[in-house]
Amino acid sequence: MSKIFVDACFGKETPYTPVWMMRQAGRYLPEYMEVRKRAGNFLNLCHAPDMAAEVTIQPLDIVGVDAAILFSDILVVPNEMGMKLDFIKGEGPVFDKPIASEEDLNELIGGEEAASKLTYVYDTIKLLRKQLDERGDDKALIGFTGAPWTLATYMIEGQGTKTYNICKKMMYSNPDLLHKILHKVTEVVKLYMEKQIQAGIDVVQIFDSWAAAIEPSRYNEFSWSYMVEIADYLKAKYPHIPIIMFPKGIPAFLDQVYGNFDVFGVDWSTPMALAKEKLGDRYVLQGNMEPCRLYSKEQTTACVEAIQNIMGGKRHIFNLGHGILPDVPVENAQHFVRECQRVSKKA
Ligand code: 1CP
Repeated sequence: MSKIFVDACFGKETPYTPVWMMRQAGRYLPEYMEVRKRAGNFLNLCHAPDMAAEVTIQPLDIVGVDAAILFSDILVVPNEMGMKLDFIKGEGPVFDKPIASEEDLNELIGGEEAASKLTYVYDTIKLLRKQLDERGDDKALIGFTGAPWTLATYMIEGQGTKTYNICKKMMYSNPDLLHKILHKVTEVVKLYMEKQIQAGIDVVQIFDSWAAAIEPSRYNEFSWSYMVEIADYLKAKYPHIPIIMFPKGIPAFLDQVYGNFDVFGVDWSTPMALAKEKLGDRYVLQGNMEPCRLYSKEQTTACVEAIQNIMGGKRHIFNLGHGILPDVPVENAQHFVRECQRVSKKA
């Protein structure tokens, strides 16, 4: 039996439009905070399959979403390539030795060797596969990776950044080194996603959270082409696994979007009607409520209805246009999910 969520990714008719939320397993849920406390810190939680599986499933039961997203983080990949990672309270992720030269890059582990070190991710997926199958409730499991560009921003800057000046300096003054970094990360990510599929995920999402940092005329060269390379690799071997591409904040690039994938994730700054006009015939669209609308139930309902009016329940998956924030009341998230299911339910 195929899952509603997987059918929707392939553009098939479903009884209603499925919904999930980016960052749905996280700090707005008291139940998540309780497990995180037990784990001690965030990385311990990613490394413990039983606890990671527990928080992955929480939003299915508490919020009622139609798909679970594996609990992990995009930065476990550079971490296992050999970059020491810390999550510092109030500051976020920090790598102690950012990549500044080809020698730094050459010190990192690549390919199969790096991908095989992420066993705790594959173990979490195997456990989730078993738990989800035992529930028998048709919920899909989404695996994910960061896009090579988004990963490279952390590997080069050493942390989150508002200006991206160190990676952009490299982009314009030493593009060969940036391409070498992107290539090495891409080779690991291909195998990482392949192993996630072999461990039991139903769907792949590639997060390019920092797509908007690149000017539109360079976006394909430094990011999109690498994402397409990963999609091509996976599609050639696993055509039954849908691929969702989520490049955040690139409305000016919509005319140039190409590639062998199934779902285009629309961020909240891109009008859904524009995305439908440019891409709706070729790709299923996911999104795109502005996550801060979740602070108001009325604003949530109005937005869900507006999106439904544009998409008409066809070739669409409901989601936020980026991650849910930690101070959103749980009941408002539940309201969002109920409203998506209400407005799209077919008689
Ligand atoms: O518990 C905590 O306080 C740690 C906060 C946290 C969480 C809950 C981090 C640190 N990562 C995560 C989990 C996570 N990260 C998930 C699984 C949960 C889910 O979606 O339900 C996923 C898919 C991610 C992916 C991720 N990590 C992205 C891409 C998605 C996005 O929101 O754009 C990015 C950019 C990261 C980096 C990262 N990890 C954590 C933080 C605080 C950040 C962002 C730092 C920054 O702004 O630069």
